[in-house]
Amino acid sequence: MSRSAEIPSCTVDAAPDEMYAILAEAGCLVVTGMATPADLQAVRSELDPYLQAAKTEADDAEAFYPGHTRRVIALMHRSPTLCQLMTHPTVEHLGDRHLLENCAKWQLNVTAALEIGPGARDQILHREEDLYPYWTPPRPNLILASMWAISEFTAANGGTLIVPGSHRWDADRVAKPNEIVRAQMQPGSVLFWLGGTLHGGGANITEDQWRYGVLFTYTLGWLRTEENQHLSIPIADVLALPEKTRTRLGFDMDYNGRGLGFYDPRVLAPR
Ligand SMILES: O=C(O)CCC(=O)C(=O)O
Repeated sequence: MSRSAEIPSCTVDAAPDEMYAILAEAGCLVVTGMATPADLQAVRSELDPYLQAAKTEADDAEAFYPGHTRRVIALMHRSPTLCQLMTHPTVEHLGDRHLLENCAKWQLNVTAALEIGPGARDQILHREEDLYPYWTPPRPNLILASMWAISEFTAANGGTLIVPGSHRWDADRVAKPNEIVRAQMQPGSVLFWLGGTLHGGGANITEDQWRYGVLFTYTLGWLRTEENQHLSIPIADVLALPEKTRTRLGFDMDYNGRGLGFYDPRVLAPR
C-alpha cells in the first residue's frame, strides 16, 4: 500500500525550534497566520499596477516558466509592506537555524510576485539550490525558500507542488505521483521549504481563479544572489532602511575573520 505525502503545518506562535525541527525533517512546512488581512490588502495595492502591466505569454512546453502566469520582481523597491514582512521574526529564526551554519550573514536571494492563471500547466520540479551546481544533491544548507499566500492556494488553482523529504534524495531520484503534494493554504500563510526540496508552481485548472503568491528565497552571504538585490532598489532607499533589512539585502560584510564584501561607507553619502 502506498501512502500519500503531506506538508506539515503549524501556527505562527508555535515554538520556533520545534518549527525548524519539522522543516528540517520534512523539507517543507506551512506556517499559518504570518500576515494580517491589512498586510495582504497593502501588498495587493502596492503591486497591483505592476501585475496589471505584466505580460502573460502563451505556453511553451519546454520553458521553465509556464505560460498564463504573471511575474513581477524587485519587490523590495515596489512594496514597502513586503520589505517589512521579509524580516518577519519567523523568517529570521528559520533563516538563522538553516543558513548560519555555513555563513556569518545570510541574504535575500530572489523576490517574485507570482500569479498563476487558468490554463497554466505544472512547472517542472526543481531545487532552488540547482543554481549552485558545483555541489551535487544532497547539498550542504545553501538556501531557504518561502511562498507567501496572498490569495488562497488550492489543489486546483496552482498551489505550489512540493515533494516532502526530497531534500535528502540523490539528484537522479524521480518523484512518483503519490510523493508530490499540492500546497493548500489560506491567505496570510507561508509555505517554507529547503533549498534541496523538489518543488514547482502547480497547474491551474480553474475557470477564473488566479493564484497569487510572493516568493522570497534566502541564500548564504558569500554566494552570488540569483536576483541582483543591489540593482533592484535605489541606494538612497537602502540607506533609509533598518540595519537588519540592509543586512538581508547584502549591504553588509559576511564577516568570517576576512571581511567578504568590504566597502567604504563614505562613498554612499551624498556629495
Ligand atoms: O509559483 C510557485 O508556486 C513556485 C514557483 C517556483 O518554484 C519558481 O518560479 O521557480
